[in-house]
Amino acid sequence: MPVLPLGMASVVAATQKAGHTVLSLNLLESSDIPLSFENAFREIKPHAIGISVRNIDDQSMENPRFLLDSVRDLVEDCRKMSDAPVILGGAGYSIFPQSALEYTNADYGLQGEGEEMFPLLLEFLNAGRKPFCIPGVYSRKMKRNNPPRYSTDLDLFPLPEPHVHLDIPATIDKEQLWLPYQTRRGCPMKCSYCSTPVIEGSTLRFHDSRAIIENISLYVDKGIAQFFFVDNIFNIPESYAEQLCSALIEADFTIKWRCILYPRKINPEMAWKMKAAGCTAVSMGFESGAPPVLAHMNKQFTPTDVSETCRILNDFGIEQQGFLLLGGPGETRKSVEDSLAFADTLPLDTLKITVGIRIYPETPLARTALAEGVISGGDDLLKPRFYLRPELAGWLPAHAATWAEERPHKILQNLHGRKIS
Ligand code: B12
Repeated sequence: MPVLPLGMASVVAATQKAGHTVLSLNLLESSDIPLSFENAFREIKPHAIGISVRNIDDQSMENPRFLLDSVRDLVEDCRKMSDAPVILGGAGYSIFPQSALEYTNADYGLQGEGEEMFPLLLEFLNAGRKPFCIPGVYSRKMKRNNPPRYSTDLDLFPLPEPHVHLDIPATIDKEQLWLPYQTRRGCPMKCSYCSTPVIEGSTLRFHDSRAIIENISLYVDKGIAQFFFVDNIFNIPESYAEQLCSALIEADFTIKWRCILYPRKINPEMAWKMKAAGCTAVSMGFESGAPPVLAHMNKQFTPTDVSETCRILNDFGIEQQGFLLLGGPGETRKSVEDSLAFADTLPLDTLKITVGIRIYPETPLARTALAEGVISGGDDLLKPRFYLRPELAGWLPAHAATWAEERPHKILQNLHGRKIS
């Protein structure tokens, strides 16, 4: 799925609203980065350069791709073209604010959401003031930092409008595009391996559903018909999900959308509303079919909840993409077999299996890994490290691959990075 830089678009919209002139470049789709750069610097002499770092790596244990070297090169290119300070931000950056800054040699970093703090940082820099009192700011020179602050009122931030967001590169097939769209931030669930709390915080915050409908209509007018709600969990809280679906039904758009669902709280009324509002597919990280493993992950659902959710979605013709995350704490050969057998019982359209869990800093998984000697105390985890129960390491990857090969119609991508279908 082609991914448009929604995070960057959000910061651009807020920075423009604060009165700055902004030129944005989507280097992900550029076929000639130096040329794109040269052209941009011919057009504008920047006072500051922000880089949105969405991914540090691809979370694949078998063939990990570490992506920060290209950011380091980019920072160096910026230095050649300009003496403006280089500032990093973004989901990936926010997980490793100090080490990613040091690795890439950028001047500053902003952990967490950028709409309020990036314009504030620009103000400080323009005035020649030291910005270290700004929440979430990091610099290579100063180790101490203020923790990030997450706005309690998302409606203070502009929703990116098509003119900011829709510079869709020619390399992207519009038919395949699912426009990333965010309606809420923060996740109150405490899954043991997840990095979201440092990116978005743990407190749920929402955009007013009327503002969303108004904004979506601008995209619909531009011919965008497919949306991906990137909210961590679409159905939490259910009251907001329902309100949003009602507003979409009332707006009567001819759109399709997909979202990320927590397999706990879905009921037939909700599924009906989602379908009527345009939902055609959901992604569902049920991760395991074994209760002890789910307990280690701190999941608040049972395999029965997952089966029920899948059945109800299936009844309403909503496609389902399931995810299994195998090899974590508490996993045994039996729990793996149980999970695979469980996946076979579900009416999933596709399944993605991941073996080995990427370890993120300050998570319960990192603490378990440290206690078990999987990682060392000084490891900043920037270079991908994975948790895979040692007694399963010689068996699980091959076993899961064989299982996947027997079900090519269902498997999106197996653990060896080979595309099966
Ligand atoms: C939705 C999602 C997806 C969807 C995207 C659908 C779509 N059409 O866009 C799908 C499922 C396709 C996907 C795929 C992948 N994803 Co993903 N995804 C997410 C998720 C849940 C939300 C991302 C999002 O859009 N957020 C909304 C925007 C508005 O927020 P934002 O980007 O963070 O931007 C804000 C701030 O970061 C900041 N900011 C952003 N840029 C800048 C720049 C500056 C200068 C400043 C100051 C601030 C700033 O301000 C913004 C506004 O507040 C995040 C987890 C999370 N909670 O963030 C993972 C996440 C980003 N994904 C991740 C990964 C690894 C991947 C994949 C590599 C997985 C894989 N192996 O396939 C692919 C890569 C896809 C790609 N080409 O980039 C990881 C990245 C961590 C890492 N190790 O690098 C995350 C963090 C999840 C995790 N494990 O913790 N993903």
